[in-house]
Amino acid sequence: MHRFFIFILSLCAVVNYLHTNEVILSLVEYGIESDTIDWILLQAEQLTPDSIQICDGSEEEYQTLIKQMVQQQTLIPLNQTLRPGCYLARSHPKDVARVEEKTFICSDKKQDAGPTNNWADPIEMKQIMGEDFQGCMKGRTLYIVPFCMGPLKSKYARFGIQLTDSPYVVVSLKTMTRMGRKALEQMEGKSIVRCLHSMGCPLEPGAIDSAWPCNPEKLAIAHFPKTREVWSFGSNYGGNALLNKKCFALRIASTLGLDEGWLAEHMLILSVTNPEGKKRYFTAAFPSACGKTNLAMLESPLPGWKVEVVGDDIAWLHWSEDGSSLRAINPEAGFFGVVPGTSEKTNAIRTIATNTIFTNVALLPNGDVWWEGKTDTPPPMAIDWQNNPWDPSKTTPAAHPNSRFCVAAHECPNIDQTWQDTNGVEISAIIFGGRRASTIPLIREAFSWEHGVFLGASISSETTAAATGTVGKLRHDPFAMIPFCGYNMADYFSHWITFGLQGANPPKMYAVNWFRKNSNGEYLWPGFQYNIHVLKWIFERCEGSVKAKPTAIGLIPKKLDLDFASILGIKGSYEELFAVKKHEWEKEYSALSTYFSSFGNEFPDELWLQYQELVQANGQ
Ligand code: OXD
Ligand code: MN
Repeated sequence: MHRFFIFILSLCAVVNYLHTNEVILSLVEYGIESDTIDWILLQAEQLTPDSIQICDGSEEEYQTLIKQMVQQQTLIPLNQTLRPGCYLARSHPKDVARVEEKTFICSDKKQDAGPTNNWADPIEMKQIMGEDFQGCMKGRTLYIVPFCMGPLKSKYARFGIQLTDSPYVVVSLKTMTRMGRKALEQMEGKSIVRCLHSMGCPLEPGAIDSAWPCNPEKLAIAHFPKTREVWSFGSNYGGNALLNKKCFALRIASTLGLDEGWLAEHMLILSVTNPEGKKRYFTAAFPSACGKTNLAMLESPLPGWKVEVVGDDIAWLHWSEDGSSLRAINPEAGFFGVVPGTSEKTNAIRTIATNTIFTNVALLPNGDVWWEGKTDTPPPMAIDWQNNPWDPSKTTPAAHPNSRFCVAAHECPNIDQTWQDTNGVEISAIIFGGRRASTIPLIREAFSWEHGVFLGASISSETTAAATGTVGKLRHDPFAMIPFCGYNMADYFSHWITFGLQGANPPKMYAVNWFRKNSNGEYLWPGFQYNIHVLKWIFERCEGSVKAKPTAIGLIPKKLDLDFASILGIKGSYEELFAVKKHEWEKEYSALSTYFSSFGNEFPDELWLQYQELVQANGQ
């Protein structure tokens, strides 16, 4: 405590803020451990903000920050009759997506980050970034944002504190997490992930602030798994800046899961209810911008079948204490989804009707928003995401391909009533998917848990606009976790194998591909709401009420069980959707062999065994 009060005094000297003592005392009152308070004070000392505010998560605080951002032109109020509580933000054109090449795992040894991560020495990284953080909040407010990941009071919940100078981040954290007082009330005695974030733009007295401050030249996002810390500098966008999400709930949480025997996954969680009223829960991993949100929010055209959403991006998976069921929680409290493609065909359109912050979509003269895919005909007189009049005849999009909505989960009309269950929901099936124009069939079921892990490890997918870089390039993305695994992916594969063996009744596992094309480049499968046919088959497999057809690459549905006749807009036949073409699989297995070999001796033998059996079964 002595050290603690010296810090308070030194802080009062550097921070011209009358209520600093109140801030600190309220942290003490909430039982926040003194080393966490020391950390906050130390940071405040080097960041040199003009003021400090501890965020309580209240509606009043939210509205005050919104008002401030409207004045600052960070937010543009939309037509409040058409879209009550909705705003538009336009980012800096260089701050539009996750930046994987500037994202680092700073484990002590390079080997612990593995071949798929950018590694940096933790001491060197702290030195380099420490210089950038020095004085970076001058002229700004330092917001202390306490938050809880997972339902409050759940034994699976985890806590974090983000220090940030971005009001846009604060309001987004209120939507995406259980933030403020309610998190603080649960934090006593808990370990806390320390998240440090700055836009990297100190403000000189009298200087005019920009609507979207950021510092792309100095951007870096560093994870320190050993000390459970994240440092992010220079970006204000999504996964770079909302440190609760990819940084904490995936990269840091995956390392917690490795140490403690659970899994943090890039997965949606949904429920399917059959006409008899029986409900089952599935998780599904797809790379970014491959339709997780649309699948989770699917509106079923099949009479009597219903889909509801528990989460659209991240799942934490634990075995129940007696090992009898696999439980999943959604650690988030909102959706930060990709906007383009959202239309009347998807339920997300109803979720984002109110109380939503849109970033980088187009603005219409009536104060509404528009994006590619919202309507078939582009509207006249749209203003594009960069605030220029948009010309539909040109190839530049009106909305950025990675434009986003940020909305609370409770705004979703088909949120599952159990979505905040402190014990999580029981998972019957795990689905893996990627965006593949050829080779991979619509759906196959794994022969065993190990085969399922092999299917997860084998995902490759065409890259999307969710990260900076080339779009449409095929890359290996095992478990859709390539950008998000906080440790050596070879150890991650082994962890998956042993994890499955810890429970009595592991879920069935599946691989799907909605994106197979014919020789004219048309999608064979209509996707979106018609994916219910695939979910129904999985449900029936879990019930044991349908038989599957064995093939060399897994178990597939029998033709009649998918009821193709009722699927409108289907371009492909059953035969095309399930074709296993020898020359394509030769290529697939050869690419996988090279990829798996890149993990060296760490790559688990069990998966090599799976590989050999499958190659043999395929007649190669
Ligand atoms: C996301 C992503 O924002 O995966 O969810 O990029
Ligand atoms: Mn994601």
